[in-house]
Amino acid sequence: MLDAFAKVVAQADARGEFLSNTQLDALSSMVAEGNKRLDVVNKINSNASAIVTNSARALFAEQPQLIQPGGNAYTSRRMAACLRDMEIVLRYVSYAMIAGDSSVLDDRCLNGLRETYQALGTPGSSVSVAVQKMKEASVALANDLTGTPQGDCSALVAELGSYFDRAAVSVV
Ligand code: PEB
Repeated sequence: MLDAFAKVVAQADARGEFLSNTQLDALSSMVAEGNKRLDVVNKINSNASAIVTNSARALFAEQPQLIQPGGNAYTSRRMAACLRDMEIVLRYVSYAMIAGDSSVLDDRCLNGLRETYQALGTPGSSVSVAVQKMKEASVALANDLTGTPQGDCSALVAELGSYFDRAAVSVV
């Protein structure tokens, strides 16, 4: 598991070089913009259960077969597993966001997930839709600057979106 700092150190060390100016500039701007990053993560954390439940509801509205007999979210046990899975993905996305690096998400959550769903008979394409809905909700929260100092969040929002995209493509 790496964060943005450990990542460039590992890359530079692999080449036996000092950090480049480009790497230093990128880390420096990450520090300078750190409060925005904390705000984004804080918004996700404090709205996690709404993000999960609203996204699940939207998924089941689009794909009602999932909650009908024979569907993969039918029975409260499977429904609970589904909501839990969505929360796990959101939690790892939030870790990647605070770390500024996707490795924690990749290594601890997404690695092998497609195969797990195949073995369970859980439709990965539906999980992917659920993740995209959580992305939309989280991006909307990150872009909502009500009560926060106005600033440019485009780079952070793009980064946040990229972690959800990794999760969404990893399960199909
Ligand atoms: C991944 N999900 C399930 C299982 C595992 C995971 C390992 C099997 C064991 C169990 O049921 O607990 N666990 C999960 C994860 C990590 C982990 C992400 C990462 C660290 O450790 N069903 C649907 C939807 C979707 C869904 C499409 C969006 O219809 C999910 C939610 N996951 C789902 C369901 C099960 C499951 C298990 C329904 C139970 C399947 C079953 O037992 O038949």
